[in-house]
Amino acid sequence: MTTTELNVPEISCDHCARAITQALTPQPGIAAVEVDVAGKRVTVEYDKCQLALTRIEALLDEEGYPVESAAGSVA
Ligand SMILES: [Cu+2]
Repeated sequence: MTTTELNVPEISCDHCARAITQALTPQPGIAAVEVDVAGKRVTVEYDKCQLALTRIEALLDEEGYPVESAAGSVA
């Protein structure tokens, strides 16, 4: 599993957190999604054999939450 922290400046409230969680959680390869509203960060635990980070970023973008940067990738 890979854990990556994404900076998502558009996150502003619990509604955003719910929308992001609901968009990502059903995707195959996603193990866990955590949204930090105050920090405007999304922490995603995923299987990079099943899902590319670019795909996760694309899904967030489609929801209206473009990713500014990604960091903290741990295998
Ligand atoms: Cu919101």
